[in-house]
Amino acid sequence: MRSKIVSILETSEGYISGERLSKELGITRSAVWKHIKELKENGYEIESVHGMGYRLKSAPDLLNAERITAGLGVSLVGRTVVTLKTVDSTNEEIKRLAREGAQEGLVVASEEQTAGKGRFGRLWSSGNDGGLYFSFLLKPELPPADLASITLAVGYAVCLAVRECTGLDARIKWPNDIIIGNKKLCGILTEMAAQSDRIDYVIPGIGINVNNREFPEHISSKATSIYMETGEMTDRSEFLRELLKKLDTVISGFLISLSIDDIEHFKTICATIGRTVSVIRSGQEIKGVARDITAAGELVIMTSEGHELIISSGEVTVQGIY
Ligand code: BT5
Repeated sequence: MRSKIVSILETSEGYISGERLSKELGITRSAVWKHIKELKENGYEIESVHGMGYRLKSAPDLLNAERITAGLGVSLVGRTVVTLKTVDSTNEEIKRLAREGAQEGLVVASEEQTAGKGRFGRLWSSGNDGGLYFSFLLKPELPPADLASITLAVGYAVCLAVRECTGLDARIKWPNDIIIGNKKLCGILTEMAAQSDRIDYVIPGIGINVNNREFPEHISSKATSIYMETGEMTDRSEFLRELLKKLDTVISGFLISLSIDDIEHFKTICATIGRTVSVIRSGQEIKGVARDITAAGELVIMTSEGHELIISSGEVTVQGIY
């Protein structure tokens, strides 16, 4: 109800009377007043003038499912969007909803996560700090091996959206980060539940630093945000809308071809190619230069001994980047 009031106020010019709001929403005038009071408590600046009604002066940058989905027109990713104030992890929330039969394409976004996670049990810093944290649900009828490079496709879509929306030179750090310069802007964690021959569900989870002004000390030298790079605040609902459009196009294409449609373009915005990298194989560190990405999304490394090494997943340290 509150988000309906906000969208009426946002689209009205000047004041709108309590009576009109109560008629349009089918609730009493005192219920309208109660909702307005709650909105004010949540950071909305709403002017109320006796005899004239209410006028929205400013809204906090809160994720708003109605604004995100209005006229979105996606075929898969973002068919349903749920926004939360807080959650342990949007990946975990989607898992719970998937077990209850949630439909493919569901997106869950949260203002904060109390147990945001990265890969290999690492933590993802995701307080109520202006970041964008969301996950989506896929249930493709495919064997798990077919989706080996889905994280790359997700990263490609996010990178394209960041580039288009902000003009920043965002690049992909293989396999799951988006960076600006030498700093991390976004991390992706894809989780999957599968039988040997069939996927039950796949959940890509995306954390992007958007309006963050600072970071906890342990990551402050290696993390950046769109705000820190541009000096401008981003409307996160609007930004998520653009991200979902891009994800819908790229992921729908990926699920048909099982590869990134435009791998040549992918390579041009991949920061890893051409850099000195090191990987751990059977407990041993191997150094080399990242040369290429295969059609299947694997990283091709020329080792210092002159061997070609093909890596499909895991930890790759890129010299010069955190
Ligand atoms: C990742 O892991 O980069 C995947 C992060 C995925 C987060 C999203 S948020 C929505 C969804 N719900 C979840 O619970 N997770 C997903 P990894 O490659 O393991 O990187 C983790 C490392 O990045 C940490 O050990 C820190 O060094 C660093 N880090 C943590 N928080 C960060 C932040 N906000 N910005 C930049 N770096 C961060």
